Amino acid sequence: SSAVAQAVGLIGVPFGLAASVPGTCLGPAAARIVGLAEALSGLGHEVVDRGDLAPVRSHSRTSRDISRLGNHAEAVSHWVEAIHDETLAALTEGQRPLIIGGDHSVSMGSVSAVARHAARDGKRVAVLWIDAHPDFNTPQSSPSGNMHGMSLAFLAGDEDLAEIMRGRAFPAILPTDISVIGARSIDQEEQEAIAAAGVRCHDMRAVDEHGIRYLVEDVLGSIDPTTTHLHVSFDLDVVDPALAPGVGTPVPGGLNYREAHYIMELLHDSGLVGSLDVVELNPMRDIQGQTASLMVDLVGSLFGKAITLRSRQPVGLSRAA
Ligand code: HAR
Ligand code: MN
Ligand code: MN
Ligand code: MN
Repeated sequence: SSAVAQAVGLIGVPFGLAASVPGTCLGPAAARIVGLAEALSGLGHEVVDRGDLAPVRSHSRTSRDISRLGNHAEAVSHWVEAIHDETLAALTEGQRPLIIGGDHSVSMGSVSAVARHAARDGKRVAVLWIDAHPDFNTPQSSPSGNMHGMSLAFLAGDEDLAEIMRGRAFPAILPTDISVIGARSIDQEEQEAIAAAGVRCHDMRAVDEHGIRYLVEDVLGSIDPTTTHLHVSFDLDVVDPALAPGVGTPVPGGLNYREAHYIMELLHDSGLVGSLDVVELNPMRDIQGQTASLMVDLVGSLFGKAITLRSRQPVGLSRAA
């Protein structure tokens, strides 16, 4: 595929305290070692490496205690604010943000910035959450208190979790603009909340029954690109643990190799992806860097790597056209 004008703004987020298993803070380093930036430039993209974030705690804070929100909530809040600010800067500078986690709490910062930026352009944001987990728990429903399981509830506007941004409100993502693909580990109350909100949830059984193309068409068909920015949030634990052992919370029965790549290829062909995060890479659990390499290959597919030369065959745009 051909080069695109918009530079990729690469942001590393070495933060993992919102997950149960330590190690996702090493994700950006592993991604760099296996050649993430080089893979993108090899596909003809201009890459602006904005480096890894290292937030300082010096800025002023309200005295309000947010520890009741979840484990390490104070640290999560500092990082989310830093991620938000850096993502917003990348967007303002005309770049397409690519955020490398870190655990999935990083999406609280990236997607909130994307929503803020889109609103300035008179647009709203649709989110495609590709994950074994829907991450729709709240502080009340979470069985673990781990905040990477609450990211999507935060982005959908949960009022308690809003305190993570310390009063800096952002446009909440409408539940009907949220799609999940690949879910297979959902808590009871989380399940009920998703259904009540009207989130589009294509679980692994839907992948079995309909196949990837149908599900991606369904998601893309719900998006009108003239009014809506598409953000993709890819949690590597959506892939089967046999292929992607380097994650903190592996769940059996995940996407196989071609299913994972095919999602990325279809997303590339759609031309709709305006921002991406890839999260939950845990190099401490990886085997010889295979999950890190898979991550780079999957990002490559979303950025135009094709098995053979072919023209784009965008799917699912009929309703939006
Ligand atoms: N649902 C569980 C909880 O809230 C685990 C979810 C977090 N794990 C993830 N997220 N890797 O995708 O504790
Ligand atoms: Mn813009
Ligand atoms: Mn997740
Ligand atoms: Mn997950």
